[in-house]
Amino acid sequence: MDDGYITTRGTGDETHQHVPEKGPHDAEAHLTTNQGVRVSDNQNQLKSGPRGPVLLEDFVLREKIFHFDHERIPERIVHARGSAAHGFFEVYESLADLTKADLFQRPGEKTPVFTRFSTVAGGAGSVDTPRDVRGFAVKFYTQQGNWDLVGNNIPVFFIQDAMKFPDLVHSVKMEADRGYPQSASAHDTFWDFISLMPESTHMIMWAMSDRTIPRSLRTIEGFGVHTFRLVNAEGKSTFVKFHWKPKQGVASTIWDEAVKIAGADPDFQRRDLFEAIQRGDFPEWELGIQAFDQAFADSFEFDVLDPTKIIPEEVIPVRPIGRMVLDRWPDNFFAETEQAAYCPGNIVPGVDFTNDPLLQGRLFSYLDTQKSRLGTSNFHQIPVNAPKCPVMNFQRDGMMQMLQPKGRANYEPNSLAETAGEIGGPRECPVTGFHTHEAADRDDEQGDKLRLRPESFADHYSQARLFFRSLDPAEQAHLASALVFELSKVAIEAVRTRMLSNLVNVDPDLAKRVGEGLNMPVPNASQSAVPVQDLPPSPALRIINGPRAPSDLKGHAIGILVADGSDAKAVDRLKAAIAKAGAVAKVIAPKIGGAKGADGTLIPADGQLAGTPSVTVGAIALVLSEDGCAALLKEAAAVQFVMDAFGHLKAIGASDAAKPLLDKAGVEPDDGVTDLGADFLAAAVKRFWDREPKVRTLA
Ligand code: HDD
Repeated sequence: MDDGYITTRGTGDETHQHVPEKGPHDAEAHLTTNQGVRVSDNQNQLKSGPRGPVLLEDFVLREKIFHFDHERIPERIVHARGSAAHGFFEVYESLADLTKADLFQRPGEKTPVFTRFSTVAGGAGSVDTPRDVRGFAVKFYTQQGNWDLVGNNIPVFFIQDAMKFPDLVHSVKMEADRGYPQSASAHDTFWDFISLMPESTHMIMWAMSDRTIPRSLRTIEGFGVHTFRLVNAEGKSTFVKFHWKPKQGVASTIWDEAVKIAGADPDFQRRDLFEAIQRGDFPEWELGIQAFDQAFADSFEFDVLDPTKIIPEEVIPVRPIGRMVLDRWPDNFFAETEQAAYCPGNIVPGVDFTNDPLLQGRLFSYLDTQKSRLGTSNFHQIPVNAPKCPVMNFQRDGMMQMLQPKGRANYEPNSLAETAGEIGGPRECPVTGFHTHEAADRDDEQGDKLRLRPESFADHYSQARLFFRSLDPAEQAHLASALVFELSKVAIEAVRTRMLSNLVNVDPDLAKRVGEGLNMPVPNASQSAVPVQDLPPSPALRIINGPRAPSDLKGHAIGILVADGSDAKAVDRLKAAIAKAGAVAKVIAPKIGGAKGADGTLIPADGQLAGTPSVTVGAIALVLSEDGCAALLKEAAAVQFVMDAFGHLKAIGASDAAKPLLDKAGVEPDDGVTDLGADFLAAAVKRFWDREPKVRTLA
C-alpha cells in the first residue's frame, strides 16, 4: 500500500508461517476457516481505514479468537499432570485356565494400548519431579472392548473406603484459602488429615520412600492395587493382583536432585519418555499377576479386599503373563493425552471386580468425572477413547454426537430391519456378553445394610512396619529424612506430634530418628486397634540393592563436560563406548555452539553448561585440558556440576587435567571416581550409596 502507513499485510500464501500438513481435507494446504473458507490474510484484522476501528463483520477474526478462548478444558481433579504413549501388550501364553478374556488367549498376540503416567497432586502445568505418587493407567483396546487398568506406582492406597477420597484429595491439594502449595504434600492440611487417618500409615511409608521420586517414568513399577478377579469360561473365579515391572529396572533420584531437576527442567520426565521413544529405545514393562483363591484369602493375615495391604512377592510370586512396549508418542498432546478418559469400570469378559470398597467407589467416580471434564456423555467417541472393536447399541444423541445412526428403530427389542442391516438391529449376547461373577465369595459379603469398617481392616501398622523393615538401610534413611523434611514444613506442632505417635507403632527407631530430626520429643504410641505384628521382611520391596535395580547402561544419559582445549578424539572414543553400551551421551560445553578441541576441531555440544546441570544425566565424564579446567574453575556452574554429581552419588570419570575441578568441588576419591576408561562405564550404571554419609546428614 502506498498510503504512508507501514503495513505487515501479507501478499499471498507465501506469508503463512504455519502451513498445515497436507491432509484429506486440505489437499492443497490452504489456510481456511472452520467452515472451509480460504483465509486471505492471517496477520491483520478487518478495519475501517488503516487506523480505524475493527469491523464486527470480521468473521475470520471472530472465529479464530472464539475458538482460542475455548481451548482449555477442566483439568483432572487429580492426576492432572501426565504424559502418555501408544504401544502394545503381547501375551506370553494362553491364560485360558484362569480367564476367558480375549486378549489373554493366544500366545504372542498383540493388543494396542494407550498408557498415561501422572503425578497426583499438581496441576497440569506443574513440574514432573515433586515427591508424589505416580499414576500408571493403561487402556487396552481389546477385541472384546476396552479394558482400563488404572493403577499407581505404589501397590497400596491411603484410604480403605472411597467415602474418604474427596477429603484426602482436598487435604493434599493446595490449601483452600491461600492457593498453595502446588504439587507438594509438605504442608499442614495434608499431614493433619494423615495424622488423623491411621489407615494411611502403610501408604505413607511408600509415599515417603524413594518410590515417589523416580528417576524416570521408564523406571517405575505399576500396580493395579486392588484385588481383582479373573474368570474363566467355566465361570471359575481366581483373585489377582496386577503388577507392571519395568525392563529398564527400578530407579529413583535423591531428594536434593529431584528438587534441582524441577528447576533445571520442569518437564524432565515427559522429555525423557518422549526422547526415549523418538530414538527407538522403547520402554517396556512386564505384566505379572499374583493369582490366589479363596482358601489363600481366608488364610492370609489381612483382608484381600483391603487396599492398604500388599501380598508380599515372597508369599505369592509374581507370574509374568505378558509385556507392554510403548513405541509411539501421540501426534497431539491435547487430543490424546489430555482427552484420554480412563475408567476402572471399563472391563471385559473374563475380568471382574471384587468388593474392595475403594474400588467400588472408583467405579462410580471416573465415568462421572469424564463428563465434567470432557463436557459430553459421548466422550467415548473421541478417537483415543473409542474401542477398536465394533460398538453397537441404541444409546443416542447427547452433546457432540459424532455418529449418524440410520433407520427408525432406536430401541430394543424391535422388529424393524433397518438398524445395522440386521433384523431388529444389535441384540444381547447371552453367551459371549459380559456376565458379572455371581457368587459371593463368603457369607459376610452379603446381608444387612450397614455403614461400617470390617474388623478385618483394622490393622494399620503391621504392613507399614513390614515395608520399613524390608528396605535397604540407605532407603530407610531417605524415608526418615523425607518425613523430617515434610513434617518440618508443618507449622502446627500438634500435627507433628500426632504423626510421631503413629510412627512409634511402625517402628520405634524410625519415630526416634524423625523426632531427633525435628528436635521434638517422641510421644507414646498412638492407639492401635490390634497388636502390631512383626512380619517377615520382603526384600522384593527394595529399590536400593533390590532385585530390580538397573543392571546395564541401556537408556541412561551420560554427560560429557568439555571446554576449549578438550581432546576431541577422547570425546569421540567415549561417545562411541557410551553408544555401544546402549546409553545416550550428552556433550555439555560452556557454549551451545560447542568447544574448540585441542586439535582445532569443533566439539559439538548437546547442551549448554548453565542449562544442563548434572542432575539431568546419570553420570558425568570430565574431558578437560589444563587450560579448559582452569577456565572452568571460575565458573560456578561447572563447580556445581561436579559437586552435585558427587553429592548425588553418581559416577565421575575425569581426565588427569580435570583434577583441580574435582578438588574445588570437594570430590573425595572412592569407587565411583574413575579415569575415563572402562571402569567409568562400569561405575556409571550405579549410585555410590556408601558415599552418602560423607555428603549429607540423614535422619
Ligand atoms: Fe483415581 C484419576 C489411580 C483411587 C477418582 N486415578 C486417576 C488416574 C489414576 C488413578 C492413575 C489418572 C488416569 C489418567 O491418566 O487419566 N485412583 C487411582 C488409584 C486409586 C485411585 C490407583 C486407588 C487404588 N480415584 C480413586 C478413588 C476415587 C478416584 C477412591 C474416587 C472415589 N481418579 C479419580 C477421578 C480421576 C482419577 C476423580 C481424576 C481424573 C480422572 O479420574 O479421569 O475420577
